[in-house]
Amino acid sequence: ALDVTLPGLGLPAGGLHPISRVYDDLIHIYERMGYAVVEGPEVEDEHHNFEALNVPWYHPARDLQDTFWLEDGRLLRTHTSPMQIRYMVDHEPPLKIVVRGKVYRYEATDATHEAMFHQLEGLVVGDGISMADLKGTIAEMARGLYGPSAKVRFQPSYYPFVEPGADFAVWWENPRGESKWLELGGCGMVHPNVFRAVDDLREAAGKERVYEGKTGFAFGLGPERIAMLKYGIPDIRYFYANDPRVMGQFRGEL
Ligand code: TYR
Repeated sequence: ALDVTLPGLGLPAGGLHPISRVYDDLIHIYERMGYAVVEGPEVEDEHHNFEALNVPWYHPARDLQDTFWLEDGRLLRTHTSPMQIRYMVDHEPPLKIVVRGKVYRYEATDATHEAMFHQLEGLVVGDGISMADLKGTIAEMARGLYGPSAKVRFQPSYYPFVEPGADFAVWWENPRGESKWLELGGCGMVHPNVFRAVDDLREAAGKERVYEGKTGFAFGLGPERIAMLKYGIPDIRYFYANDPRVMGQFRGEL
């Protein structure tokens, strides 16, 4: 006989992947600041991934981001920065966006390197945007992640698509008294050559050139680094190995 009053079987609930949780936190912070959230193609062409970002074929920076090439000459994007180009070709300034998505590097893997990982890219373009706006934005993100007393640090660095360029770190502390500078990502003021490449693409598509003389900043960071510290995950490869002993710990709480 069927007893309809028996309690049901409790099926285990799923949960959000730690990278999704970190993205959610970051995206809430940027939505609060008025940013639009966009995504873009993982299969890119050389022009958007490199050329238009001021990385010509002979540039040594191409070696910094070892690339998976497809047989048809396209590639797996090595960063989310090509979406800066795509978005500006389709939209006029002023604009404020963050881009979330997967990126790929042809690299040996180890505890801190994966061939696939994620980035959050930011781009702000308008009139009179300055490095102070960039610093304030990164500091606001750090406060959103780590509370009102969060500290940020900037060091000069080089990325072909910005000038000046910088790396930024956030002071990270946990309740057990562990603390350190967490190197989070790169940033800088959008290089005029990037605006020129965007205007060239716009012109070729029959659109107005609107980026000359504009100013803007951009940044890119890796949610894996935040998640490894936040959840005490010692090896980046655990995120994508689908081992239930790891991911099972993220069940249920959303
Ligand atoms: N695209 C860079 C990388 O993947 C990160 C970055 C993004 C640096 C935007 C600067 C910047 O303005 O390494």
